[in-house]
Amino acid sequence: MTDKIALITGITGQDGAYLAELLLKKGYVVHGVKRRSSSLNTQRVDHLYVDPHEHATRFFMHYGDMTDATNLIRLMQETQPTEIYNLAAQSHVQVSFETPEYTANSDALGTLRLLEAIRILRMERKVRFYQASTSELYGNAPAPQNERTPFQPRSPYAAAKLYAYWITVNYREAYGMHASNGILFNHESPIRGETFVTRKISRAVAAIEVGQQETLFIGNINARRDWGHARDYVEGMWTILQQDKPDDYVLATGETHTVREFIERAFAVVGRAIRWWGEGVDEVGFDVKTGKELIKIDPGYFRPTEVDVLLGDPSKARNVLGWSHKVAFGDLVTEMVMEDLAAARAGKP
Ligand code: NDP
Ligand code: GDR
Repeated sequence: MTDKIALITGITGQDGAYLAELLLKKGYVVHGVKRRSSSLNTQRVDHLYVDPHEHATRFFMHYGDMTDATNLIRLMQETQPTEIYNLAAQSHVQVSFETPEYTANSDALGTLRLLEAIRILRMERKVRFYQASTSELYGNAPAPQNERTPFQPRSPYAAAKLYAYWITVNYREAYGMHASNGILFNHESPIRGETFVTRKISRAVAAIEVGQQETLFIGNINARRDWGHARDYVEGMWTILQQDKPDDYVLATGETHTVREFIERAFAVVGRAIRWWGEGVDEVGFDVKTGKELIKIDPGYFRPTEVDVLLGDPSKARNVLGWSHKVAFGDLVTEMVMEDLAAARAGKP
């Protein structure tokens, strides 16, 4: 039996699924925390599941919630992890404006609950802790952003994650825990949540292509993001926890692109050229060949406060961890569109 035991919160999310796959390949026993839901929510990890009655399995899922401290303490006691990856969060920036208190509870206090569980169980010296911190912490701080850039959170989500970032640093300093922050810039994939902008675009392109949808309604197309592939980033998370010393690292590609550019690239994958016409909320994107208006602005998707430009400087990760992204922006867009197109053609919703 391996002595590497990982506990992953947020196992059912995009990163949880990629990380679980990676750690299982590396021989870990993986315990994931999933939430009770009225409908199935384990699609991203179902392929990893092995019936414990039939085979020797190294993958286990447990019900839990970041808002339930006693549950987290019990899970930690039962699973005795050597590494904890805290990926669970209400992770949607726009939704955090609608549910600020819940976002603070799960994202900020949830992190505190996990760290306290470690202390209560006297596991400070036995376990390594990874906190899923985010480029949203930078808000509109001047680009490029690195580990020394001061944080300026611009949403309830970012403010909650700011608390989580600092409480992780504090527990490292106060109790000598091996606790690290990965400050990850946006990372996407074919299993990205459907309401994040990249996946919304790739799905819309596929649906328009097969005639299931006419228009993509979108918010701020001028926002810039540093987009990488989730598979590369979970490798970075693991590498951070393999270091002798805990520390905080930016993981990013070092390139930034607008939402507008993502849309153009995504339509180009299916052979459609997009041109833009008009201004502000009246701007539309149309198909050069057919003249059809395919993209329209819906101000309902604008945020009360926006983060305009994210561009990470991953020098520290490159120099100390030997980490750098592998999947280029264009390949990421192509992979996402092609997978959604295959699903749309197969009649999958
Ligand atoms: P997802 O939204 O895909 O996944 C979030 C996960 O957290 C899901 O498994 C979700 O469960 C779970 N979750 C949400 N609330 C709770 C709760 N109260 N208790 C227990 N579990 C909960 O996010 P990603 O995989 O994209 O991101 C992983 C982490 O990294 C998040 O913390 C996110 O904020 C952070 N991050 C993400 C970046 C990105 O670009 N993807 C960049 C930087 C940071 P369910 O499936 O039931 O909803
Ligand atoms: P973000 O990702 O807020 O960066 O947070 P998202 O894809 O939601 O937005 C990126 C940018 O696109 C603009 N945008 C739209 N966004 C959405 N969701 N839907 C739209 O229709 C739309 N139109 C334009 C947004 O305004 C924004 O500027 C993600 C999450 O994964 C966080 O959990 C993580 O911390 C950060 O990335 C890094």
